[in-house]
Amino acid sequence: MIIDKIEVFVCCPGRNFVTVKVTTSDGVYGLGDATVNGREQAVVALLEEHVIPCLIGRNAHDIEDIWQYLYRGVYWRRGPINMAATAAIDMALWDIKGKVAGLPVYQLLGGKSRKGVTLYAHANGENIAQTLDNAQKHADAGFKAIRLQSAVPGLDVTYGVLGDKKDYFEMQGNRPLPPEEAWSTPKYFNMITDLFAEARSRLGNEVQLVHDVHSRLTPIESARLGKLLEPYNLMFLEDASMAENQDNYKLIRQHTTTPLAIGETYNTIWDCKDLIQNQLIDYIRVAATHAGGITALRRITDFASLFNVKLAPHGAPDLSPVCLAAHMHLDIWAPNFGVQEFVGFGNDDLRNIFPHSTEVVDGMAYLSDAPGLGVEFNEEAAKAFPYKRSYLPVSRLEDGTMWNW
Ligand code: EZ4
Ligand code: CO
Repeated sequence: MIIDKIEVFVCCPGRNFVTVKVTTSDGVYGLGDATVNGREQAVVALLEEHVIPCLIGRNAHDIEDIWQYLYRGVYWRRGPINMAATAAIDMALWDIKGKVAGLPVYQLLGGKSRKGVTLYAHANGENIAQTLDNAQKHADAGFKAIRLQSAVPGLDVTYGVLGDKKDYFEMQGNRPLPPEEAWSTPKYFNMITDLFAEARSRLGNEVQLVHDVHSRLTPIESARLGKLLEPYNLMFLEDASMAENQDNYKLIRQHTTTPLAIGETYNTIWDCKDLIQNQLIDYIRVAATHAGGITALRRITDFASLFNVKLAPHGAPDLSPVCLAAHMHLDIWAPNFGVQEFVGFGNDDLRNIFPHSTEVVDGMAYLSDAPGLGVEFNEEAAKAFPYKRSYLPVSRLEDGTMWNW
């Protein structure tokens, strides 16, 4: 099982995806996701120039050693670009091991801890009524957990709530530069409790509700929000505040029993260590692509299990179906799994490029017995959707101050 060839593909069926394909001397191949939104080509360059040459000729079965080699062996540890390259190789090697064993990856992790993976869907809207109409559709389709986001009245665009507006790329006149949007905490507070009060009266008490603040609040504002939302019994409040200073969450935790979740931008176990071991969060939202692959997420998940923190992986549309598959295998295994973010399997082009065998019924995902990760990559189909430079928006206060503290 010698690593013979490693290829990197970038395609853009709506979003850019960086896909890694590792092929062994036996002709078995595995796939990994190395997508870092807005920095896609940086990962490609790192892989092609510095990572791939070190791996050719190694034994594809040595997943742990290769992970440690890529983590400890470099002078410049950690960081999103570095860890995404490591993650993609790691996923591909797990995919290969599963294919050689004839087993899905979750079997290699220890088998299933549950029948299916509980998903949370996204309900967004230009106003509260529209958000709740969308939430009702998800509830009717059987989703047991729903994330609610609504545009903030008085702000032009609210992050994650584009509604009928065009996508960010079109909104900036197809200019491949980061768009900018305004944020106002007072305006947000004028809307947010109404959203959840109306949600409970329309959707009832059974459905689990989630909200993502996208780190737009300071710690004390987050504490206030958590308190205000307590009557509506959220499953969790995500990314209430930035936490480079992990003590921020100590402050929030002192004031509210609303469960807290964070982690989609974290790159290693060290980024979440204090939050987990001090029990300052309830869900850890790391992504396999951004935190070092299946090997790293398994380690974070086991560590979190000691402190009653549950795994709730990121599931945004800029993670490829290969990453989503890696998450589903971890989710179905993890004794301390919470919930999986899920925005669907994408448009026809995306599903044609990455065919898979996972089924979603009543808001639950069911994995097939396909060996490895159970996702394919159609190289020919991908060629029709070349890389397109695009970025997520930059957030400023209305007076122009750069935001997200
Ligand atoms: O900010 O898609 O939880 N999901 C999210 C998403 C992400 C973007 C970038 O990955 O926060 O809206
Ligand atoms: Co998020």
